[in-house]
Amino acid sequence: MQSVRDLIVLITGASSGIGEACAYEFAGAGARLVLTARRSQRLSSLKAQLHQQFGTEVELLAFDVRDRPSITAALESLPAEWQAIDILINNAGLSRGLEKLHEGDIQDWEEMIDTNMKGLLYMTRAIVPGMVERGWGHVINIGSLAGHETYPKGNVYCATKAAVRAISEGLKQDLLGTPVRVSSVDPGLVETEFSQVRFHGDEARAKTVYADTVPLTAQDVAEVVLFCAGRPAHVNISEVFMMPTAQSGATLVHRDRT
Ligand code: NDP
Ligand code: 8X3
Repeated sequence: MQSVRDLIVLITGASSGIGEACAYEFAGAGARLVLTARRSQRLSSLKAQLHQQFGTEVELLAFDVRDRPSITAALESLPAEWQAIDILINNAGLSRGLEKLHEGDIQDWEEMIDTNMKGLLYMTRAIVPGMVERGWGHVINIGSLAGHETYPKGNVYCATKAAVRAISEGLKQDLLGTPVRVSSVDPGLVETEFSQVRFHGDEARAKTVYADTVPLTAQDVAEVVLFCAGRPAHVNISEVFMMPTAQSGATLVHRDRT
């Protein structure tokens, strides 16, 4: 494995779930971390934990990925020695609602499109030019099974993740001839706060998504993200499509109710 020790890794959506698990994985491997999300309290506690457990150097940036001027200001506020981001993990994202398209809540659509597509694009546009200039870098996008397969009532969320897949492919094409790598890690069911957010805080409904089955953990995904980052410079893991053993498609989940 190529070491990520002392590399600067920026993770969006580090306040929870897969992003937080990535923070632990990369901290354990000796990386320096720029952790971002909106909930700054959570980021502060995570920073303290990582410092205590691994002695990790951490910078925190609280911003909304939908807000392009805030992204610019936050990145500019990084100390000079933190400006050269080596690895960008575009993880911030969400689903809102599970409705038939013709009955869907348009505000939910706006939030998903603005976060999952536009937010990821803004981060990429802000950080990748520096990687190209320095001749070194890696973008790792968190896509989804939902980008490979549309499921009933998943319409707009699935569309945003299909867009992430297209963006990863397009970025890889446009960076051909540079040493900058692009990977997409596309999981199926992962038990995080994802379903609570999807159902606007309805915890009981969120629990039913993972009931009687064994979903992936955020750590399972984070380990794969670290694996992608740890390949030698001439190896690019383009796409990892991963699911729980108990899942074989968006609507095919084995639930043990015996
Ligand atoms: P969580 O809800 O646990 O985490 C989502 C993270 O995204 C939080 O840290 C949240 O931080 C951040 N985020 C959301 N909106 C914004 C925003 N506007 N600006 C900045 N940060 C934002 O869910 P997951 O960990 O499961 O989700 C992470 C990624 O994984 C998402 O892209 C999701 O689509 C994808 N995914 C999830 C799967 C699953 O089954 N859980 C499966 C496949 C992919 P804060 O609220 O503090 O801003
Ligand atoms: C999250 C996975 O299948 O719940 O992206 O949409 S799924």
